[in-house]
Amino acid sequence: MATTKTPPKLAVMNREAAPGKTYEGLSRQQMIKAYRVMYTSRKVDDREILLKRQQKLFFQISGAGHEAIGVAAAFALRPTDWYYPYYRDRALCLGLGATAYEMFLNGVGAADDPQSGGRQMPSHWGFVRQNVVTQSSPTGTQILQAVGCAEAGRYFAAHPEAAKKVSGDYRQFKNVQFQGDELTYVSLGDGTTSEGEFWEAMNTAANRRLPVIFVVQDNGYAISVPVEVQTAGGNISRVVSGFPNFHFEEVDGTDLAASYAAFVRSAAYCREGHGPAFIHAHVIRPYSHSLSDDERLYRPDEERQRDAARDPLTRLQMLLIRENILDETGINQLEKDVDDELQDAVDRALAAPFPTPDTVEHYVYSPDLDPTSAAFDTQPIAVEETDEKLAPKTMADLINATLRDEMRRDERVVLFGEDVADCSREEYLEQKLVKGKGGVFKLTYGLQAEFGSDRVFNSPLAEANIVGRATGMATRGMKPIGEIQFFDYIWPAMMQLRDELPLIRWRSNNAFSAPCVIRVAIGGYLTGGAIYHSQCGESTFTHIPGLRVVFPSNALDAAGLLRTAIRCDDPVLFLEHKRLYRETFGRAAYPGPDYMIPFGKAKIVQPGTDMTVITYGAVVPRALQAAQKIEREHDISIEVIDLRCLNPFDWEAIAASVRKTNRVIVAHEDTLSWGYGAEIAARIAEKLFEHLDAPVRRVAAKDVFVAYQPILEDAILPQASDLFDAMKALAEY
Ligand SMILES: Cc1ncc(C[n+]2csc(CCOP(=O)(O)OP(=O)(O)O)c2C)c(N)n1
Ligand SMILES: [Mg+2]
Repeated sequence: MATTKTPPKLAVMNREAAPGKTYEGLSRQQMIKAYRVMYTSRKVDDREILLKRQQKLFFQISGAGHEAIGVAAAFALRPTDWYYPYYRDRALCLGLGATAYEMFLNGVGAADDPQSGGRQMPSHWGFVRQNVVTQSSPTGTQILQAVGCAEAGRYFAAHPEAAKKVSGDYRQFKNVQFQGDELTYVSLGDGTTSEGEFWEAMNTAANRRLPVIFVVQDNGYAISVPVEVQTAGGNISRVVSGFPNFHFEEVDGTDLAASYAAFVRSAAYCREGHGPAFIHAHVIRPYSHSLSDDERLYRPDEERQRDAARDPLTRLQMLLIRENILDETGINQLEKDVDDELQDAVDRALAAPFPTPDTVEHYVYSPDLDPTSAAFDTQPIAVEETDEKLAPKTMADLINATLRDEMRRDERVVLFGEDVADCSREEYLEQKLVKGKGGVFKLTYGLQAEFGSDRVFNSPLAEANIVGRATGMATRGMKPIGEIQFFDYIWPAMMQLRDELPLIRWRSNNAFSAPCVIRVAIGGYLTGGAIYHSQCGESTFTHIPGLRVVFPSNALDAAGLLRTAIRCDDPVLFLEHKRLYRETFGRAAYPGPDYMIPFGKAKIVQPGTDMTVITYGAVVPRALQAAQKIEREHDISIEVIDLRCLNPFDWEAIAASVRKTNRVIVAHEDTLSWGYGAEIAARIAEKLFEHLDAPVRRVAAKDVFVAYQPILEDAILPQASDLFDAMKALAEY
């Protein structure tokens, strides 16, 4: 249970003062300062607990027992380093310069809460001034982002020109700060080491020798689950000891000086470029997991008392007295000063205004750069200006060309994913022993050869790794383009794609953002693609506020929309239909290095008067085929609308067409039920009811996965004949 644990007041010991003495490098003044931060941290917890009981705040997570390791980090590292702390890191944040007042603002959910403006629960740190990047609740999602953050620091050091501010695209709003010898701190609990993303992050940090300090704050429990149930053998240090290139420390995290020394050694190792460090800090958790937990239900008194004997605050207080650094009067005075400061901070936080309900939708997307605006509406270059590029090219060709031109234009762009490099073993390319691969669909062919291996590279076979690292890089101002090889395998990245990337801006109240592009090969009609190489599922992602979702059907649109995706200030999921990559349908000449299409603008691919078909992706050519047949055979004129962009989508184009034709089909390749069409159909029914002469109809895949045998695939996915039948039935209604 949470109780106030004020360290006992001890008598002054009459010893000779030793003013020059240090404690693993910490001066006597620093020891006092450390005590002040640690005491403040504990007392902020205590005040929050009180405020929660008074229903002035709504949740509480304490950092009690973790104060020494946090202050040690704050003292050993630099303000220019980067921090991905977890919820027990209150003392770290205070040590870095965040204030108790800011934490109380967060607790009461005040408008001026610098961490989130009242959007996140307490202890979800995010302080721009201190390079503390916005944190969340899913355990472990911060770790891969920290790896990406460290990669960004290294990248900008190697490409300082890329860091310059440029106007006209997202770079205007994305200041880059970096130091050549910076490092990234990331912390997590013992239980969180069980998450796969932890291992993915350790692997990449080791492999790339990244300057990341991993800090496992091992309090022996993950809520009620003890460490020996989480971790094979009960000790994470032993399990990770085989990772190459790491500096390892296992330390008593309740001992300030020992913890400080561990950080000093680790930081030196990282800054010298040897690789990452791993600090396993044994700490205690005296206040249960959170205010919603009572650890007496699963921990006997005796065990809890053993922990209490190691309380970091008591330990430091005893040391201060033993070493004659502060006497009892000095400690009393320090504590009284802090108590007074906290009282003042609480009073001010309680008087702070709350956010107003009209602000809830602020910062879902960039307030600075609107990708639906005219700034993203540019014309293709005139055909005469294109020389040998005149010949119509496939969607695959134009995506490749667009990536190439954007990488030439913007040095912040890097590209990575599974198999995207031409050849990871560069020497084979250099010696011209091989031609290079450039993606399983060859969309990125030749890009590593032109831009080098630090701009185009293979990731491990780990999708969360791709999206998590991209998020970290983008937060620092890079423009990563991650590739998910098949939509069917996007799911390991789902935590990053739903709970992290699209939320960085909103949850931090616009303090941080992570505009990047995730390209995904999607879709079926492959003849043999079967279940796991044919899936759609776009509505899962259009359902995520904060994520732009684009789905072009032809080469020109792919080029224009991809460029908008790269230059805009929001995270974009860019869906590329595999079947359309090399289709004859929709080929085009390269529209030039500045061609852009704004998001949320549909294209009327065939005008008509009797009926509207709203669709996108690979159903566009099928709808056109059906429309031409029904016009020929039954003189029914169909307007075919290609949405091109699914979030945002072009409601005006839909409404104008339905008002004209009064009959509408929504068609997509994804399964019918709960699909993207359901939302469009519902909106039409709600807003355009009086303009309808017939019910809104949907054409989509059957509610099963795509089978291997082509006869089955044809039966499952919507065909031109299904569209034809639906058009005919609707016309006859
Ligand atoms: C992905 C995920 N699963 C479950 C939870 C619920 N949860 C929050 S904290 C926690 C335990 C974390 O334990 P540990 O990593 O040891 O950190 P500690 O709280 O002990 O410092 C759990 C299960 C969560 N937040 N995220
Ligand atoms: Mg724990």
